[in-house]
Amino acid sequence: MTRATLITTVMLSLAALFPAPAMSAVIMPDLETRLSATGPAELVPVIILMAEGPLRAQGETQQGLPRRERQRRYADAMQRFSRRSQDGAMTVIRAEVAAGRADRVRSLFLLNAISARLAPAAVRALAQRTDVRAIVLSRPIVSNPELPGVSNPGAGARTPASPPKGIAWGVQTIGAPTVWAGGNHGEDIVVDVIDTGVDYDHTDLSSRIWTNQAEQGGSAGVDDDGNGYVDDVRGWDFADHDNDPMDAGTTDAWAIMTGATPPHGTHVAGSVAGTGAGGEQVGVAPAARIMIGKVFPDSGSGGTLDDLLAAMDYGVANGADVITMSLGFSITDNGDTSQMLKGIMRAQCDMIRDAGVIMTVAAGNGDPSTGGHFAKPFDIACPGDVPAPWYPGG
Ligand SMILES: [Ca+2]
Ligand SMILES: [Ca+2]
Ligand SMILES: [Ca+2]
Repeated sequence: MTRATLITTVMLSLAALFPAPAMSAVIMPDLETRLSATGPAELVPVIILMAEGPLRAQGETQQGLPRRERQRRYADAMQRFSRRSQDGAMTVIRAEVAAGRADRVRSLFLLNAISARLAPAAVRALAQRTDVRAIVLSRPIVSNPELPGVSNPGAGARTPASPPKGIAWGVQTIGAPTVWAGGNHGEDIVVDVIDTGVDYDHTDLSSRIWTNQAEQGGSAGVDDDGNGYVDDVRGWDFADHDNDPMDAGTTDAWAIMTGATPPHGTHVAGSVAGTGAGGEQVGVAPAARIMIGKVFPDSGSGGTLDDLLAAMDYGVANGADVITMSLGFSITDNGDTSQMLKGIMRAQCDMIRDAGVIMTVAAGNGDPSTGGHFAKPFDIACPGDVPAPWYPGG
């Protein structure tokens, strides 16, 4: 059986989520507002959704294949489809790059979208294209999403916060020791931690970091595996655009000395696969390996939706079995664009599910202004709310 017949593809209609294309693309209201306040030489981060929706492989047509082989073929099919679909727009964008009106161009293959920073005139030019459906402003994301902007009166009464219980309490509560007793500690599983980066030299984690074998044994300065990322040995820093996804918090001397502010991504990685070699904490799956997707810059502020989408694509394309994200954003802060943003994340998460990759996302981080929690489901940020979350404790 050939690959072509093995992977039957259908178009995913996103008409219910995204505005239908007319003769030209839709510039979403938030982007229009931003463009009106942007100088002609300034570049604005955008996500360009192609008129052709994401290609969706039918999982049932691949039954019988090992899960990782299905994932590999799925990612390959999505990438080939997106390359073809985006070819015309990419040619125009590369010309804009040469003219100084664009940079940081990336194909987001799961969504069939392109992210870039564009000058207003370049946005207007792309909006004339019939192969582009919509252009949306890439917006900030936050780690440990606490929904500071939620003011929906439907959020209702808040319950008090519980005292911090630490990793050990969580590991016990989800029943990990029972799974360990069955001989499963996460052996041979790769978990993509998309966050502030990971301190890959940490005593509890240094033996658990995923390595890209082609790059580790390859040539410096060369993209040995042809995945679009040069020397991505441990993962990628999507926020600072380099191959070193070290958690920047570890360079904060005060944090290191006091231990008072553990870097967020390193903390998350410890919850996933910490070995306890340091003598204190063991993660849920101490035999798993951590792929690092860094989506918050070393400066500590920022983190954007387009970097997040690129990191999720990377996990699927490079063999992650699980993607975990302790981050998100409140769609209620985004006015007319809120359902559009939720639709983007829902489509992206649906594609990842179809690829056979498990998605886990933060939920229930509460309201920092009171230290308590909004009623469910209002304390669940996006994309923790797509698809409908499983909520521990009912
Ligand atoms: Ca590479
Ligand atoms: Ca290399
Ligand atoms: Ca870096």
